[in-house]
Amino acid sequence: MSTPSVTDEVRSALAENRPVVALESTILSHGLPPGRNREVAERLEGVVRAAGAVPATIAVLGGVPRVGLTPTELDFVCDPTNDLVKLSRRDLGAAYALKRDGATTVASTAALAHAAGIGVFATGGLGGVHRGARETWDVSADLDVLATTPVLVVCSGVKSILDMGATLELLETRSVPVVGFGTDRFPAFYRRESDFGVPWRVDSAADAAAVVAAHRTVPGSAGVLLANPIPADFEMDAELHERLLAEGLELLRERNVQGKEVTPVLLEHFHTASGGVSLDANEALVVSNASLAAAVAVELAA
Ligand code: PSU
Ligand code: MN
Repeated sequence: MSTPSVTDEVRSALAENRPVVALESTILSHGLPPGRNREVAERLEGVVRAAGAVPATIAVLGGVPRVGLTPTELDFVCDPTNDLVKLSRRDLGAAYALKRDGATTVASTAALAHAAGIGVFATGGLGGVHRGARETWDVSADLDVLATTPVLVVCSGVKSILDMGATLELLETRSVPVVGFGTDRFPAFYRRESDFGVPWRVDSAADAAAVVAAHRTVPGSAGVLLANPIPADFEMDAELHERLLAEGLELLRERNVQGKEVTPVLLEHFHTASGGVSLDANEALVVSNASLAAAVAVELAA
């Protein structure tokens, strides 16, 4: 039960050392609205294929961890009436035992990807240290999994709703290299740059792959974060972004939102209050990350 069930396509790609890119399902079920999520799922798999790699979207269906989903299974994951549970790594055992349907976060997707033999994974934004974590202790398990799982995660930094400085400090403590793709600044999801720098920069997929390959030879090494800024045409206006962020944080306080609901509630607020601007941004960045992840996977397999 703990060995993921891998589709034939993904299994033969891995057996032949062809490039494979893992994709998460929480962004579909909990991060994007119905309808739009299915279109994004399709585009993500499409750009991975166009770059010469095989996509492997990961979820738990009927209690079975699945690596690679059919179009019908993607329909299922994207349909809100199926009420998928948001599964972090700690939730996987319970979901297997109780035969639940669930979507995997960065933490659980990375863990399952690694178990299946996949080393490259694309997402939108990594979870991290939340603002006010000193009181709430809300620190995403994504950080812990990156610190212990040898997977490359390609993302657009972390959402501005998080405490970016604390997140970067924790990644340093846990020896996770943060590599900017074509940038010296850590990207802030909807914005191309934050106030924080990155320790390393690469300007090509080949260099990114070389860093990952070399990092894997370092004793005790695990995950790598490749931080890819949102495409410039889709970057959110700074003032709009500030306003949505302030409103979103206020909403969380008012409704006393906690735990795993925090990220979905904030994303939902951004999507409705921006009239879709944040949705276009979210789609553009995750598609760009999938495409970059595929390019790096191709280099790593070469
Ligand atoms: N970034 C997005 N959309 C998302 C998420 C991140 O753009 O839906 C999800 C990812 O699955 C990530 C999770 O792993 O949110 C983090 O949740 P938490 O903060 O509860 O650990
Ligand atoms: Mn959390």
